[in-house]
Amino acid sequence: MYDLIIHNGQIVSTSHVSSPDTWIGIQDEKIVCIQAGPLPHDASKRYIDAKGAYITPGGIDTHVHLQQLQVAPGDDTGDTFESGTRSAIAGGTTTIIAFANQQRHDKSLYPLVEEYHRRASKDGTWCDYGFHVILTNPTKAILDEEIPVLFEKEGISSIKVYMTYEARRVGDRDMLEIMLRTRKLGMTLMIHAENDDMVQLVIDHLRDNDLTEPHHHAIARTPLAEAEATNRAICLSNLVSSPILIVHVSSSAAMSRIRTAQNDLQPIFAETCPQYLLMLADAMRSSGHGGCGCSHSAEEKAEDDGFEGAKLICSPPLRESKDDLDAVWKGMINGTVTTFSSDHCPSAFDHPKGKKKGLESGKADFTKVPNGLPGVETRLPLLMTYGVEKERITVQRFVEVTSTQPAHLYGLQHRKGSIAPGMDADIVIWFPNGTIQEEISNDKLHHSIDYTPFEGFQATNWPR
Ligand code: DUC
Ligand code: ZN
Ligand code: ZN
Repeated sequence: MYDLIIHNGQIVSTSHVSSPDTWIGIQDEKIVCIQAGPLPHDASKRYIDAKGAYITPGGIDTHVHLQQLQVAPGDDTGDTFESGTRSAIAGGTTTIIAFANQQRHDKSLYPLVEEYHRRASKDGTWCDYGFHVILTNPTKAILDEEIPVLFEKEGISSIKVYMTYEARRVGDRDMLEIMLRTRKLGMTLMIHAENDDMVQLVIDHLRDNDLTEPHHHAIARTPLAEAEATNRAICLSNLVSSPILIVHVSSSAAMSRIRTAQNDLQPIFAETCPQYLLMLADAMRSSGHGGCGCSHSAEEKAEDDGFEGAKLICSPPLRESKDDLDAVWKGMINGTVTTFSSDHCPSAFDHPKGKKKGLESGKADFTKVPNGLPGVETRLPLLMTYGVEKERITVQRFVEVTSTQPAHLYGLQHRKGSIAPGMDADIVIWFPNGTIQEEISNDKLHHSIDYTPFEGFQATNWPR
């Protein structure tokens, strides 16, 4: 007998959509049986009629920032592990991977990882979770002694490095040393690719000319800075034959460098996020909504005194040109993009330590605004709506980039990322096509943030 039976849905894999006549039997939170005929059904156990809708493997969001340590105590206005995972599960994401970030003065990663476990377990979580480590000071002891232990004993299968931000960036030599270790162990190396000196030069010029309203953030972090750093990361990886994942790719220039390297059969992987498919920088000049064409009146939009655009400050930034959106969609369609994450990295808007930190001097200053957007809950519905339902990608490709490939990249494929006997019963049931027609609004979301950048965007399906 099964604890739960799901029937009458179309099970989606990366290559196939089943007929609704398929039955899924679940026991002890594992999928134990999938078959075409009826399964024996005890009336005292649960039975779910999927009503002919798609059934997809639970979403895996491998780029989520929760309760990170670099924020001073009491200054974090983002989600906790509890509220962030609540939001994840409400949007069909059953596994997240969050970041345990090293600060420059940390000599060991062990206490750090323990601290993140404490943070995550304090109030409980609503979905499964794991950690990447962010390295800012990759000493020999950390690389040679600690990383292998974290990989082999703690299940940490990935490292993130930044090529930007004074407090976090690592130099090329350090990147090479890290690449040698990740290659040897088979870990995934995530790279935030923006050239910090290029960004800082433009910021200094903008400041000298008093150009500090939120939309200048997009000018400061030019696509050229992303392209240069992406290209450099690819060259470094080429030297030591080490696979890398360029995270949150936002521009045509970066995407085309990645595509060229892939065509040369270099092991370069790419991640993108909903904001780089759906929003342009122009929205930062007005509403703080991503250009959804929503029904807010001109008065409402004027009320925001030009600072609402801070809601859309993230890095890399939203881009100025539609060519960038088109190129990111193209990468999503043609396979250049390996994985689709949210980069959920929220701060409250209406809070002096949140986005409004950018107003603390009395004048709008984008350089003081915490970077990042909420999005863990809206990731899957947005790609289902703007990708699958608008027929840009197939539902099989949707499963590939939101679940199956993320599982493979981070070593979870033996338990997660597909619906098959032996796998965790992490399952999303959608509504039958055509039965949902909603606008996203923050009051329906489950995070603890006072806005969503996707306010007014369509959601023509949603995980049940
Ligand atoms: N990088 C991220 O990955 N998330 C938010 C901000 C940033 O710089
Ligand atoms: Zn980043
Ligand atoms: Zn991030």
